[in-house]
Amino acid sequence: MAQVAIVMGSNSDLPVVKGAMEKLKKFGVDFEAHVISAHRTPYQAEEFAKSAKEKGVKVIIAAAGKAAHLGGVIAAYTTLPVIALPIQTSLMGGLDSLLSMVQMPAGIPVATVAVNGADNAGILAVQMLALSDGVLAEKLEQFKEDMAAEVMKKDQLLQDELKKF
Ligand code: RP5
Repeated sequence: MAQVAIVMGSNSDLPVVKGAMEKLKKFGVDFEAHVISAHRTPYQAEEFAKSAKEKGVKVIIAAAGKAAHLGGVIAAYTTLPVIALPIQTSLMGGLDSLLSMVQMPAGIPVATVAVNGADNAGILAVQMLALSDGVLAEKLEQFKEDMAAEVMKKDQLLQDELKKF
């Protein structure tokens, strides 16, 4: 059963959204994904959001660009946590998407990651699931340790370079 549902406003968002899918796959989290638009398919957006919880979904990732209302619209119809992923746009660089998602009025929170921050959307979803999943929590600990080791390795390389200056 999919614990995470990903919705994107258009299939043109998919190249970015794949980053979140890859992170979920890395942690062994099942997900489903759909193209649903808050503007072009508002009825489907409502239906999806209203039925997600009873289907067993625990976290929703909503990716969209431009006047990106998708996360807010989905959040309006469910009590599940919604992570919004603003997609970079050609005209305004994604600032339009970011502000449309992050500036939610009080009462309907949407957790917004960086423009094109798909990796973090995936990781944040895993962190939410890990609150009630010990195996996932351990995987996250290991993930952070591996990241720290990578940074320390890079620092060592820098120190070696500096010796040659
Ligand atoms: C949004 O409009 C989508 O999320 C996408 O980022 C943007 C452009 O969509 P297309 O015109 O490429 O379908 O709804």
